Amino acid sequence: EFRLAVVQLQVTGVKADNLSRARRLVKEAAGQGGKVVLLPECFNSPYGTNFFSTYAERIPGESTQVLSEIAKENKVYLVGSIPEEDCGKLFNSCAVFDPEGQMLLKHRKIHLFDISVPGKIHFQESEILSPGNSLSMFDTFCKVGVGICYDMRFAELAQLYSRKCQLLVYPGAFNMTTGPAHWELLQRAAVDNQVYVATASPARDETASYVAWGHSTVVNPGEVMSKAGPEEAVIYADILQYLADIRQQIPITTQRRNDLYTVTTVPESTG
Ligand SMILES: *[C@@H]1O[C@H](CO)[C@@H](O)[C@H](O)[C@H]1NC(C)=O
Ligand SMILES: CC(=O)N[C@H]1CO[C@H](CO)[C@@H](O)[C@@H]1O
Repeated sequence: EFRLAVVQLQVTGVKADNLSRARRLVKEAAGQGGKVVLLPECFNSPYGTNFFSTYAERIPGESTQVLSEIAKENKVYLVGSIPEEDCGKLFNSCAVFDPEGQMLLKHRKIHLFDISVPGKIHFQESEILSPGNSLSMFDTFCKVGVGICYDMRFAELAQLYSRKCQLLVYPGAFNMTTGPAHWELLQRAAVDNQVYVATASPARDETASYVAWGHSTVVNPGEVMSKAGPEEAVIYADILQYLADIRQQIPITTQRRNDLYTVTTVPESTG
């Protein structure tokens, strides 16, 4: 059992401000016993295709260097997502650091958020971003699968992760329509995979061009353990104890009919 903390940061347009806020709140989270700490999607940048090229950085770069320091100072595993620039291409990427400040992995958002609803919203990440092409897992107190925002809507990804992982984390920023409609529901679908799920949203900023729903959440397979409101906050959940029980009592992991259906990676491998 270990304590997970989610920092629902108020993201602003001032990058240095964001970094120092992140530092303060991760310290607070660690002070409350957090061992794995999540920051929101694009924690160092306003969310929007028109911002990504301005705020994008290399990894390692300024922001991930700060993440590395924060992880080390507080002896936590730290998950932080930023717009990334690499060889002229941009990605929506999430880096994970261990308590020594070493980067364990970099997950690039696999499913880009491309939607166009006439008269309502036009948001095409693929106009600016390139997609990642691999799954990403790391070991801490348990095995953790990483996705970013829209990745959460693809059940196959969660199914693949849940074969190896006990916890799935998704930095994400749903909007004011999809937030109330699907944000919690998608996480509670974790009951299908018998995993814990944690999401980290930016705090809501009504003046932003993209207004995030907030409500960062941690669920176990069945219920919400902890949930933020719209404003800046740190939430906590003690996890793992429940999972072994659930997997034993409802043994769907061993009762799948792999002779009738199966979900696999193409090619069959995981990063
Ligand atoms: C949020 O995004 C959905 C599509 O994912 C869109 O239908 C809806 O209009 C958007 N809502 C707002 C408030 O922008
Ligand atoms: C440590 C750091 O970078 N602090 C800066 C945070 O942002 C404000 C402006 O929003 C600067 O004045 C601080 O120097």
